[in-house]
Amino acid sequence: EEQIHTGSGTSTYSGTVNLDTTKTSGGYALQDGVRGGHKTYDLNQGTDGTGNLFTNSTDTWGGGRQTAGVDAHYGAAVTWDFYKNVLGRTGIRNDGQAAYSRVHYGTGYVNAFWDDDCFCMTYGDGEGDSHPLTSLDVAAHEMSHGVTAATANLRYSGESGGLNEATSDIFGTAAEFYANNPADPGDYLIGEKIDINGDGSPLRYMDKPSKDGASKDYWSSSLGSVDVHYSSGPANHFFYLLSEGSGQKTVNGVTYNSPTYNNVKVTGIGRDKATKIWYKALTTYFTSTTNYKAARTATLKATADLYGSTSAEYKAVANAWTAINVK
Ligand code: ASN
Ligand code: ZN
Ligand code: CA
Repeated sequence: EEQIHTGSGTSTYSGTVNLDTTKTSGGYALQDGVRGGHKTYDLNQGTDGTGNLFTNSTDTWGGGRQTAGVDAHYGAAVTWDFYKNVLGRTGIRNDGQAAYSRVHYGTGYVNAFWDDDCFCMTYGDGEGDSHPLTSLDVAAHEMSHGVTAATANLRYSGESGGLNEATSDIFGTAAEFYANNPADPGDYLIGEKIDINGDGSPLRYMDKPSKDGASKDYWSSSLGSVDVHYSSGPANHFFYLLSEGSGQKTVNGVTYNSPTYNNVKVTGIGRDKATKIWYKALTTYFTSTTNYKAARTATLKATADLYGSTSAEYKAVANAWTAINVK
């Protein structure tokens, strides 16, 4: 008889975490009993199929090949709980169905990706197989691509592609704050744990996206020809400004200095409201071809629905868009 169990695991990036597992006849498996049955597999450096479901004789996980599996299983659980408890969404497709995760994909593979066809999440082990791409913000970023595909289905090129990428950074960040894990505190940086540049710097910065050397801080008419991971910058910046406001601010020990365009000052409304506004816009008003101008209109409609069109929140959304030059 299989039973739901709560074990614990030592992760790569998130310290010691609780893991929901399943007790089997021979021991335990990384199969979540309470979130649609999400399973986590070891691909053993392969690049297809599912490899092997992680199993263990006890319910204490981590060490060797298991460690990346601990991160992935934890990341899937936190992402599920974030969507369920903050946004009222049950699973990536809001149907209660779990995805599954695969770790140790390929050799020296420096990426992680969501695949809508297998409805599954995959993680490489990074440069030299020494930095798995399994941090929580990356996990939630990737699984949020599944949420976008199931809702607005923003086309992955041009301005809509930038908004697709930003949606994943926004919910990846919101999930990281939601986790409230002292080993991986919430921040407005993407991939700060995985050392993808080899110098300790994060992959992206939401407060001032241009700090990565390529992302755009503001909208301009040429944005549609920029790679989607850089044209996401203005929308990430919008989310930061809407949450925290312009100027200097320290959150969880990290100091941000967020600039604005058009001489606009923005008073932040807090991350929780900003998250709910973006989600309502994504699931109600965005379409596959939404561009930045349409995103302004859509988020204003969402804000009017949630807080009213004469609210402080409505004014803040308008100001935050103007501050990234979407007028
Ligand atoms: N890790 C990448 C991303 O989520 C995979 C891709 O190119 N879509 O953006
Ligand atoms: Zn992405
Ligand atoms: Ca982060």
